[in-house]
Amino acid sequence: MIAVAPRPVRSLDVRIPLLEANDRLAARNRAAFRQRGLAAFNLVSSPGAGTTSLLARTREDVGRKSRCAGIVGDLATDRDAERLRRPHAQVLQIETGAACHLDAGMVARSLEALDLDGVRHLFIENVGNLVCPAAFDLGETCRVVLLSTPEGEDKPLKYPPIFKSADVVVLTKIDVAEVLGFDRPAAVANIRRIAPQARLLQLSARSGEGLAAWYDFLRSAALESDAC
Ligand SMILES: Nc1nc2c(ncn2[C@@H]2O[C@H](COP(=O)(O)OP(=O)(O)OP(=O)(O)O)[C@@H](O)[C@H]2O)c(=O)[nH]1
Ligand SMILES: [Mg+2]
Repeated sequence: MIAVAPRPVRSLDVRIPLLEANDRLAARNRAAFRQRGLAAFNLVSSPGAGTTSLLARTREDVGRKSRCAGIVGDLATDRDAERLRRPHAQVLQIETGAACHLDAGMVARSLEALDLDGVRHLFIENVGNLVCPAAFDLGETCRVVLLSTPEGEDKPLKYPPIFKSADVVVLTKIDVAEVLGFDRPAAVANIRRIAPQARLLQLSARSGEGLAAWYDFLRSAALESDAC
C-alpha cells in the first residue's frame, strides 16, 4: 500500500469578483438607458418558451408606433435576429459560444453598435436557460421571466432564483394549456408563492389572448421610471 500525503488544497473563489465586475458594467448600462429615456427588458426563459415569437408580435404591434431595438443571445446561429429584424426594428445577435447567459459587458458592446436615437423599448432575449442568467444583472429596467405551458406548472418551484429575481412573470402559450392538461391555477399559485413581488401576465403570442395587458405594461415601463 502506498501512502499518498494529501496535497494542500488551494481554491480561489472567482464568482464574487466576476459578479462585481458584471454589476459595475450593469450599473453603467442602466445609467445609459435612463439617460436615453428608454426601457430595457431582459427576457429570460427556458429554450423554446416562445420569447422570439412574443417579440416578433410585439415588434409588429408596438414597434410601428414607437422605435424599438433588440439584442438576442444564443449559443449559435443568428436565426432569432433574422426572425426579428425589420427596417423599423434593429436587432443584433450575440453568439455566446459555450456561455449559457448574457452578461452586462456583452450588452454594453452591443449598445455601441446600435443606433438608439428615439428608441423607447430595448428587448434583450437572453440565452434560453432558467439557471445561469439569474445572477447576471444586465442593467435592465425590467426583468421578464417567461414560463410556457408545455414546461409544466412546477418550474417556479424547481428554479426559484430566476423567478425570485423577476419583475414580471409571463405565462406563455396559454392557447394550448387545456390540451396539455396544464393546471393553470396550480401554476399561478406556484408563481405567486415563489415570486410574490412579480407582476403576472398570461398570454398567447399565437392567439393574441392577453397581449393587451403586455402592451399596457410595456407602455407604462417606458413612461414611468418605477414601473419595475
Ligand atoms: N401554441 C403556441 N405555440 C407557440 C407560442 N409562441 C411560440 N410558440 C411556438 O413555440 C416554438 C418556440 O418558439 P420560439 O419563439 O422560437 O421560442 P424561443 O423561446 O424564442 O426559443 P429559443 O430562442 O430557441 O430558446 C415555436 O414552434 C413557436 O411556434 C404560443 O403562444 N402558442
Ligand atoms: Mg428565441
